[in-house]
Amino acid sequence: MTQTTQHTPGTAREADPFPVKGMDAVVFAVGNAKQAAHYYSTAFGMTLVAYSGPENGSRETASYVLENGSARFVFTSVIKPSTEWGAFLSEHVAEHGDGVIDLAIEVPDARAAYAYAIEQGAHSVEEPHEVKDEHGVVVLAAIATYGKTRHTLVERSGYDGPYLPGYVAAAPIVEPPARRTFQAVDHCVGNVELGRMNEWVGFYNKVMGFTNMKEFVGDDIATEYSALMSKVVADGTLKVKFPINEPAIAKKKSQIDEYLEFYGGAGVQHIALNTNDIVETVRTMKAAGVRFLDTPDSYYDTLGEWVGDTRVPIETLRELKILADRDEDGYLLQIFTKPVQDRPTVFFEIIERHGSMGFGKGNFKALFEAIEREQAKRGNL
Ligand code: TYF
Ligand code: FE
Repeated sequence: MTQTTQHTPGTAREADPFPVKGMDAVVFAVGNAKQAAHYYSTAFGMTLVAYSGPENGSRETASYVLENGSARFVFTSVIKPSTEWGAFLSEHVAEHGDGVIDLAIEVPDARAAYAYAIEQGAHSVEEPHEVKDEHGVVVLAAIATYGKTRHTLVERSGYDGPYLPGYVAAAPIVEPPARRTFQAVDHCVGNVELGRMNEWVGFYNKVMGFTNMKEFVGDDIATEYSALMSKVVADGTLKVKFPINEPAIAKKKSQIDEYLEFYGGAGVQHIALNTNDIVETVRTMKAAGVRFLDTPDSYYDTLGEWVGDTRVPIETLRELKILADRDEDGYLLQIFTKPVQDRPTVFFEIIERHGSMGFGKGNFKALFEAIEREQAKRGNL
């Protein structure tokens, strides 16, 4: 793997032009938000905390807010489109299927963040504005990123309601699992069109001041087995990490091309979720019906030789098909779900980090082969 090191986490040498507090929410437009809220409660172990719909004055859309630690997902469906927003949502679902429309970022100052982004060339989606209710005031602004995805910039320090004005607190759908399945969003990955990865990396460099992390898939690896290229940008504190993939021309049809074809363009490919106990999380989610990618036994026959000791015995990793990788900073354990809708588009990753801030480059071959086996089953290889 080729390396570049430009990343200096947590430096205070210069004031950060685009400070971020972390991911605020991952917002999905879906065909049936009521059922999505159920799936992410019962299968992913998340907890419904807030709702907006006809019962509390939103006649056009229904939205369910689910949390797990600091990870927050919002699922929105159109009930009856009557504004531009309703039309956007229904067209989005018709064209792309269930997918992510917003990677919302919490910022200390939404007006300042927006002004900086626009000055650096970002396209505006929503000018800064205040929304308020009895819980206080939130400042929102939004800029466009790849495909039809946006980044809403959320300033919520003046607010103590359950999510945003317009939402009411909601009771959990089911009792959450005894052990929390995950507690934060680790990274959010975008798939972009052939030849456009560097453009989008440059966008994050310029507009958000994000810097490139050292791990990337270059064209040497791409043509050999991955059929994709990938680079990762992150804020200076590494709280917000955005890998960007593009297809590569290789012997086989790229998994990124499959995504682009079925999603209908660029968009969010996977969301990675942090856990402290991947074994318990995978057992719980599997028992609840979540399907994960398979890994051949041969992977585990040699794993111990290069990954060394991990918290979890190799035999348990083998049983659950969990992947492991080590770098100079430590190790990580990770596993990937199969796509969570009928289109071969969005999926999730569960990741347990022990020092390593990488993305599992030692697993790229095993992982991409597993994805290709699924692609072949769908007749898309
Ligand atoms: O986020 C990452 O970079 C890892 C590896 O299509 C990865 O999760 C990269 C590309 C891809 C699937 C996983
Ligand atoms: Fe990932």
